[in-house]
Formats: sequence, C-alpha cells, structure tokens
Amino acid sequence: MSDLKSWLQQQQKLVDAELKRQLPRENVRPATIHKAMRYSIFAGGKRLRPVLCLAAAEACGGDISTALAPACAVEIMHTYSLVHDDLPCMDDDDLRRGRPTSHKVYGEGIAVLCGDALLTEAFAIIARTPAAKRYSVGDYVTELALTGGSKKLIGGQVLDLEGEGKDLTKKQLVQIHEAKTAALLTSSIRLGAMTANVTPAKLEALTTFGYNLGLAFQIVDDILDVTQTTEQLGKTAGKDEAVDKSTYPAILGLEGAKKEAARVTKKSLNALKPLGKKGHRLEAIAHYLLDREF
Ligand code: GRG
Repeated sequence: MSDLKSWLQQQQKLVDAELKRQLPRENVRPATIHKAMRYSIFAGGKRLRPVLCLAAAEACGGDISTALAPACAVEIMHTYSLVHDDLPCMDDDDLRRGRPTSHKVYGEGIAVLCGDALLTEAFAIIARTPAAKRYSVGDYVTELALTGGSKKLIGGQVLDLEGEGKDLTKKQLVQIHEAKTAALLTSSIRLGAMTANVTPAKLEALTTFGYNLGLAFQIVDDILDVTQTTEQLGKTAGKDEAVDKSTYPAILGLEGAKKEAARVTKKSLNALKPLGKKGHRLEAIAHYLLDREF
C-alpha cells in the first residue's frame, strides 16, 4: 500500500505541474476568470481521474508523459462539473475541496463562466494529445465530448435533478451514477489506454473495469457522506440525508451499501484479467478506493 501511495503522490505532482503549465496564469486578462479557474483546480482534489488515466496508459505499455494531456483534460472537466454542481440552482453547496465553493468566493456569474471556461479548456488540452497508431486526436476529443454530453455527465445531472424529493429504486440510482460518476472515470481510463495504442479487446476489458470501479466509487462516496465528518471530506457531510436524497445507504442500509461496494469492486477486478500482471496498479487503486476514508 505504501508503494501505491508514493506512486499516487508522484503522479499527482506530475499532473499538478502540467495543470499549472497548461492553464492560463492568474494575471492573464481578465484576471478574475483565470483566478477563479485556478482557485477551483488547485483546491486540493484527489486527482483520481488523471491518476487512473496515467495508470491505464502504464498498464497498456504506454508512456506516462504521452498521457498527461488527457489526464489534465479529465481533471479539468471534472472540476467544471463540481463548480456547476455546487451552484445554488443545482446542489447549492458552500464547501468543496475544503474551501468555500466558487460562487461563494467569486459570485454566481463568475462561477458559471468559470465552469464554462474550464470545460472549453479541457478540449483545447485534449486536442494536444499525440495520436496513436489506432487512435486519432479526433478519437480522443470524441471520447471526452460524448462523456461530457447530454447522454452521460449532463444527462446524469438531469436525472439527478428530476429525482429530487422522490424515492428512487436501485435501478434508477444506478442509471444516475453510471452517467454522472462512472462515465468520466471510465473515459479517464480509456483515454490513457488509447494513448498507449491499446488493442480493442483490452479497451473493452478496461471499459468494464472503469464502469464497475466508477459505481463502486460512488457507493463509497455515499457511505462516506454518512460516516465521515465535513472536515474529513472537505465537503458538507450528511448532505444527502439532510436533503432526503436517494443514496445507496438509504436504499440498501449502511451494511448493504458496504457489501454492494465490495461486490462491484470485485466485478471491476475480474474485468482486469486480460491485462495480466500489467494490471497490478489498477488493481491496487481499486482496493484503495474501496477502503478510502475521504
Ligand atoms: C451542473 C451542468 C452541470 C454539469 C455537471 C456531472 C455533473 C454535472 C456533476 C457531477 C458532480 C458530482 C458531485 C458528481 C458525483 C461524482 C463525485 C463523487 C464527485 C467527487 O469526486 P472526487 O471525490 O472529488 O474525486 P475530488 O474533489 O477529490 O476531485
């Protein structure tokens, strides 16, 4: 585990350095928007999506430096989704990554524009990824666009909004989370693998891995909302229950949700078999995410 932790820290540093290089500096005019973009990006996220992108590239025999552009792009898209998700017209949250949310600091107008600017920047950055033999730059851009679009991230948010105040079934909950959470995790992995010129069969296996890992990640996120404190999470704990949101613990009970997280993680691990020993890092990340405390 300490081996994994130090590898993760190393990759997080690489990603942060690349994000610092790629995003416009704070003094570029108009400074407010660039300050807001950097404020949310460098607020201390776990960098899970970029790290998965790099680990997938490595697992497919690729070069980590080639996968840095998509790694940054997925983190930037993720951060945009958090900035918009926290807005008063969405989840209305005051705290994110241990800091006041974007609209609390910069006001709603700038927070909306900050999300828009981050989303746009994600595409500028992914377009700089070197093409592989099997995958063109257009393939990378399409992958990210489909994930950010109305059938995945945005669609999931729509289902989430429409589900407010209703008792959802487990099936409905899965539909929301496969679009809202699992899709971007899956694409992060796929993009890393694509930069390594992954074969179609292994890409399929990694897609199944990402889907199940994404669902397990969300189940654990729901559990932590119940079991951890605001300080530990860096975002408002107990929020789901306070707004009567349908979650895995609400539907399955806390123990049932824990069992479900373990079951889905096992499915993700089974999917890694075609990668053989090269899948060891992804395997370790899956275990780590199941046991995480924030
Ligand atoms: C609001 C138009 C609009 C779009 C955004 C996809 C989406 C719609 C919002 C998603 C926001 C969200 C809370 C998704 C759930 C996934 C999740 C558990 C996010 C938190 O991810 P972590 O724990 O966060 O990796 P850090 O801060 O560590 O990066």
